[in-house]
Amino acid sequence: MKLHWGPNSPFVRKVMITAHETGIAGRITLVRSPVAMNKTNVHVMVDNPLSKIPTLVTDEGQVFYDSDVICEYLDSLHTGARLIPLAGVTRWEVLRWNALGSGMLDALVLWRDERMRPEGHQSVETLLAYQQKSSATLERVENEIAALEGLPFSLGHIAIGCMFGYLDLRFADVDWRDGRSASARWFDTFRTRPSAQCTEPSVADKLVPSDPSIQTAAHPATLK
Ligand SMILES: N[C@@H](CCC(=O)N[C@@H](CS)C(=O)NCC(=O)O)C(=O)O
Repeated sequence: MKLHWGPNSPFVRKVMITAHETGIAGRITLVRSPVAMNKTNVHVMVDNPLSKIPTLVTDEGQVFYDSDVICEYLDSLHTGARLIPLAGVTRWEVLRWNALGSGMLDALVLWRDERMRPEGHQSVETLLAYQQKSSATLERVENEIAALEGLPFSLGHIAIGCMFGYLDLRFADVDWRDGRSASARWFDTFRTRPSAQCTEPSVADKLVPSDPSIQTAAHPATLK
């Protein structure tokens, strides 16, 4: 299988943690595929017209996006405990946690984009809205993290873990741990998982040759 991949994308990280947890990572060839909201990557667009990562191409030539679809596909390929339960109350809890973590990631990516606009081009209203949505989400997670802890490890845990990881990567100036000790403790434990450690952006960045340009040829590499 081929994965359009990048070391810093939290959505790619969701997929890679899922791949490691399900024992499938060794079957995936990583193709470093730089993308940006205001640019196109022609190599990604051959497989995904949205020019987004993660995008997975199976050995049979099927193409899957976005991260939720890829994670569900990978979860269907192994015989261990499901990361997305097929039925029951837990299934809906897991899907909700995933929606909360992934939804927050969507907001954070847009918030970061707004913050990176030149001074004078940023919308104060938009920045405030993202700040409020993010704070409210973090408060909700803090209040409910004990319930997440009570569930078997799942895609919900992965999405919330990637959310905290992305905050550390791109919002280091926002002290999300302040007043949220339960979340901070939970994340400290999450980070010790081998699947989380080998997908840390600083570790993942060393996996394939660096290629910062947008429209250059892809570089295949396999994550061992
Ligand atoms: N909902 C998508 C989001 C994927 C996404 O936004 N990926 C970013 C990289 S972190 C991307 O491809 N950005 C390029 C673009 O927006 O054109 C998923 O879950 O996979």
